[in-house]
Amino acid sequence: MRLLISLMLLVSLSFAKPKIVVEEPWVRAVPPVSTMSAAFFEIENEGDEADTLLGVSSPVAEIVEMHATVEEDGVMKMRRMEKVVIPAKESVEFRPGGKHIMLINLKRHLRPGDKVKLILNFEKSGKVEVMAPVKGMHMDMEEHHKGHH
Ligand SMILES: [Cu+2]
Repeated sequence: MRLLISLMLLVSLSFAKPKIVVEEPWVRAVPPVSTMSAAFFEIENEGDEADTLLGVSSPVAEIVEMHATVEEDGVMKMRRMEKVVIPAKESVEFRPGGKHIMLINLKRHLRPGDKVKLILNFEKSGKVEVMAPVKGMHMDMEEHHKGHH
């Protein structure tokens, strides 16, 4: 009987896993002189086990870092994060003014309407690729207005 119970436990444990969905990815359009930009998205974990985002890479940037925005003495500063835990049945948002993906040393100019490949590397789910459209602040406003009328 004890063997049966431990077998059942083993089976149920092996079925517990994260299910990662990356939603609404986008990259901020920047002037041609700029060597940096930022990427944003929402990571949903529909699974019943937590997963950890270990890093992000992209063919358009030499260096890609995960940043958090923190307030220190009334000044907003960016701090590098080594990893970001995505708890089971929860989602974590990367958005302007919060957590974000920093694209450093851009290899090409990012114009509105371009698509940028982002490769998210998770501890358990492995590599997840998304295509993120490049959007300017102006376009955000237009979309915002569209949603209200
Ligand atoms: Cu940053």
